[in-house]
Amino acid sequence: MRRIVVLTGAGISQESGLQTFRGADGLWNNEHIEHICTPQGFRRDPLRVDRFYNDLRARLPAAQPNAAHLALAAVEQAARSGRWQGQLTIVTQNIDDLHERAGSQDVIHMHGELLRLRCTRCGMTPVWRTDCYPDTPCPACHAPTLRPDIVWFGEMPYHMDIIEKRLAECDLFVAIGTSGVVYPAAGFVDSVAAHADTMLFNLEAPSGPAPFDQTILGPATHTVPAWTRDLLEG
Ligand code: BV8
Repeated sequence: MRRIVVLTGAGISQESGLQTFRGADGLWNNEHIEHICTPQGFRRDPLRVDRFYNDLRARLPAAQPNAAHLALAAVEQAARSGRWQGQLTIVTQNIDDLHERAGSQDVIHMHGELLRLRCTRCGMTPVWRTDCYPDTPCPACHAPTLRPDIVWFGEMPYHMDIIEKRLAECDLFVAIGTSGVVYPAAGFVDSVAAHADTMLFNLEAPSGPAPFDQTILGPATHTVPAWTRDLLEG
């Protein structure tokens, strides 16, 4: 029984029209990370941060899952139907819902989700598809204490217990479309190297010595479907 963990980053959604963080038109080229993607930045200027994520949320419906998302979903579907003996878990750093819209169910959002908010007073995490502002009342406790349900720098990533369990059990670790600069995700490959094969799918070769057994270069919509076809054909 194959046990595969796939870590995805912004690069898998790039061909769906969603910006990456650090590429040529990266999101962080226009905004300062520390003003947007930190709890301090949110405390300092919640309206600026709400507007940043309102803009991303408004763009999401126009983005469609691409061939890479669909290829990963097809592997999980083959496992569910018994056509393939294995388990494929997606651990995504992405906050978009393209894996789910492609049909993947075993998806762990370690950095949260754009389509959810979190009430810092009562803890409710409502699904949210429109704009949110500092005075938007929580649907449960009615206090104006909602924030994006997103993990910012310095905050604990979500679901680390199940992620660490899946990493410990896997025989193959695949990273797709991530620059490997943000921890703890960037450290996953080292934590599995002793017991699993590792593959990196990216547009460009990593700058430093990549700790992956294999590096497959090219756009994810080409390289990932080619890999999953081989995987399912056994
Ligand atoms: C943590 C939010 C403790 C959602 C993000 C000081 C204080 C506190 C912490 C730290 C500190 N110093 C360092 C740290 C740790 C810190 C960190 O790693 N900092 C870095 C900058 C050094 N990490 C944290 O703070 C994390 N929390 O450490 O808590 C802890 C630790 C362990 C266990 C428990 C607790 C929290 C990090 C989460 C931050 N939130 N985003 C949002 O706004 O989206 S980070 C953001 O960048 C994304 O979420 C993503 O995770 C991350 C990396 O981005 P990528 O997805 O890799 O995208 P990027 O643009 O960088 O790269 C795209 C890649 O795709 C490129 O390689 C490109 O070539 C490729 N590509 C492009 N197109 C294609 C393609 N590939 C294939 N096909 C294509 N078509």
